[in-house]
Amino acid sequence: MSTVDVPDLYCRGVRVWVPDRDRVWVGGEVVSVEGDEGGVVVRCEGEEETKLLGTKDSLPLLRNPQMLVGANDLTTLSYLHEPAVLHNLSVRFLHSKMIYTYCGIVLVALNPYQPLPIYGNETAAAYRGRDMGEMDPHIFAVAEEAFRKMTREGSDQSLIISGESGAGKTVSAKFVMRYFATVGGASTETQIERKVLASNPIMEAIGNAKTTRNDNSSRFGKYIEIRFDRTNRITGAHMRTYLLERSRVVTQATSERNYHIFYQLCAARDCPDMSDYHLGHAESFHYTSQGGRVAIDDVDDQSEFTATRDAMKLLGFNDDQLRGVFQVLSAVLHLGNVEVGRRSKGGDVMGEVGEGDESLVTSATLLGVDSAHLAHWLCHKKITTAREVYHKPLTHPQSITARDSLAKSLYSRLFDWIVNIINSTLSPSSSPSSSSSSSSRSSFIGVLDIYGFEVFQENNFEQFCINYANEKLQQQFNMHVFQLEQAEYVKEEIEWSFIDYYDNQPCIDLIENRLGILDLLDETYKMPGGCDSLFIQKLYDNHNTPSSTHFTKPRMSRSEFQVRHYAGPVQYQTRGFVDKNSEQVAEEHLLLLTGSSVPFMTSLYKSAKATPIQVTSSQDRGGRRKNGMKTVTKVTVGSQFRSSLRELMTTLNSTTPHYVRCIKSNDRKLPFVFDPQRAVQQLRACGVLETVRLSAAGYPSRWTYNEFFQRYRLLLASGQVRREDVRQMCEYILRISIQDSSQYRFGKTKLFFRAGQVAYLERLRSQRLHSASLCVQRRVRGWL
Ligand code: AD9
Ligand code: MG
Repeated sequence: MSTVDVPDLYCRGVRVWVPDRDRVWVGGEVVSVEGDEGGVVVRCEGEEETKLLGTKDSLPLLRNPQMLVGANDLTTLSYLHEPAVLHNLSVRFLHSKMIYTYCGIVLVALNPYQPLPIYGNETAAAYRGRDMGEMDPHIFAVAEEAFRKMTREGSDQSLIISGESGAGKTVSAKFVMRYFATVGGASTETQIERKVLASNPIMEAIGNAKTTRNDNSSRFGKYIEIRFDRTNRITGAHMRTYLLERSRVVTQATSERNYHIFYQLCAARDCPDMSDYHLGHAESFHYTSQGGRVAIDDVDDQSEFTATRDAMKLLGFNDDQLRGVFQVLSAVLHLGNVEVGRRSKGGDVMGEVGEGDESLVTSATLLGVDSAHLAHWLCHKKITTAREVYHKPLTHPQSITARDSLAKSLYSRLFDWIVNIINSTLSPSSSPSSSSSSSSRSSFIGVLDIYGFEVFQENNFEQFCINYANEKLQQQFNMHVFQLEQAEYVKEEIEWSFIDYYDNQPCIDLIENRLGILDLLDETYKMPGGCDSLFIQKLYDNHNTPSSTHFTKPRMSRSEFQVRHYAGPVQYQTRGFVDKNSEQVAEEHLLLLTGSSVPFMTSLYKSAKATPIQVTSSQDRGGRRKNGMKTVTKVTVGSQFRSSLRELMTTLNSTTPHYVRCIKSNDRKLPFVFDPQRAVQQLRACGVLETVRLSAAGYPSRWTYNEFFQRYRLLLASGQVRREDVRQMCEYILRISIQDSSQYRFGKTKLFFRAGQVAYLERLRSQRLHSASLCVQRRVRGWL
């Protein structure tokens, strides 16, 4: 809040912002100033009554002059505070239908929930070769900036697209990829660009699903590196995926769906070559009908199927592989319909599967395994003791879990296998152009589209992992924007007043440190008899202490814990945490599938190179806890996720990052409706406000004296160039080129510029080059 004296700035008629419960901030005008109290009397827009606001310490915030409102870079505003940012975004969005605004180095994108005519090839061409400040803010401008930086410096770049579920990350990522295909392609789009783009419909079919938030919600994270050769042509791509939500394969909440591919397959069941899979309507399968509604408005699953299949063909999936994929997916659907009956045994209710169960037989046939064996291993487990090996019957719930685990395992193996095939097709070494020597050196631009921060009524292991990933990304952003920036000013001895920011390291420590949440989860999982209640107890014992700032035990709960995330507190339900951390495949199931008569099935289970498998037994520390059952398990899901996020951060930190923050404009998916409550919540959560302050006060562009001199010495007349003192020359260039000396600073080794200045210098440079070339042309003509 402002601490200025009332009389100076707050006089009658001054326009201010007043906090409001519904509208967040509402405009008002000062009616009078109460000298003694230090408060001001304000009348808010649309209200008759006036109110006395503020004391000397908490006066209402001042509004920007009207002429500045609607600025396309928020850092140009005179008053930079939350209401100014919010108002500016809403004015641009509602009055001018402009969804993009710069916040210093961040592009803010508001989801319009309406197709806009601003992504065509003509628009892409218009942004080609232009500086960010020259054109209206656009996702293409950020893509262009990354592309140019890569071509100019030969350095790798990343576009980090973040935001809540449904905010527009995947749509933005696709536009970015399309832009690169246009600028990094040959004059006509070649096969490799088409293939890179074709990876999108495939990944959406197998990794996206309808949720209550988003009809096309990504249920996995993706970092795709688009590779360019020395001539800046696309040579290929490589994709890394993060933690697919496996539970969706077997359960969906009300109004949600399973992965799109299942519905596409069912919709295409009457196509000539689909009869082998014995498919029915999506409503007839347990795994696709739990959400209640199998259709999505305006989506035709059958034509989506054609698009997915065409994309797969383009990416080199041959007929056998396509058949294999559809066969596994159909087997999963039929497996879900296998009736697990109940039979009593000594007071327990045991699971039972009839060998003649139609779905079982179909599923077994598709999987290439013996149906009697499959039926047996859905309701038994093998117990190995020192003296004997015997088959122990499973209870009814355990049998259902066994069936569902097999389905999840099949689906996630298939997902990884598809990603591997796409990667090998897109690998630069498999593209014909890569044989030329020009591609020996390559750079990449990585595009990160990861699931956004999620808070539901009930939050499970999946939300915990998603929010942990977002916590790491927020930290990467903080590191880059705040810490590195401020450290650089100190190092270069530039005058600078520090800006505080919210440091989320304590929350990350709570999750990933020794005896942190992930550690305790692994510890519980490795203990004999380890279960969710033991896990929560360990959490309470270690973290429910007066000194813990980010962990709380909800008062009435014995199975929940609350984490204070950067975006707000989230309460997690620990039911299922321990099981979900294991991704177990029972050894019996693995043996069944590796012995399948269908080669595709065996290859699926043998080719899991990316995720090493360890066969463990109850005696091993890493083994499954349940008494004596031998299982095959990866390293735990949590620890694997932790390492893949660390690897991702290392990659991001080795590139130049560019940030896009997507904001959900309203929860009802209505076109051009701006909900200030929701917008401000997201702006607060993602640090946009701090970024604005930092960028406005800071110097986002910098050059070493030598670099600067090399590039801009042509702004000097030839007689003025003296190479002995480069620094002095740089100072001279700036003095004659930029009148306002507050726009730059001289550091120890580098020059620093405020936003927009480098674009201006570049313009001066092109003008100079242009007039020089005209001069040469005239002289040549003169000679001729
Ligand atoms: V999630 O975390 O994967 O659940 P995203 O990826 O952030 O989420 P997505 O890109 O899928 O959201 O966008 C959701 C919907 O918003 C899209 O299906 C479009 O209907 C809508 N959208 C998003 N961006 C745009 C846009 N630039 N223009 C028009 C848009 N519509
Ligand atoms: Mg998405």
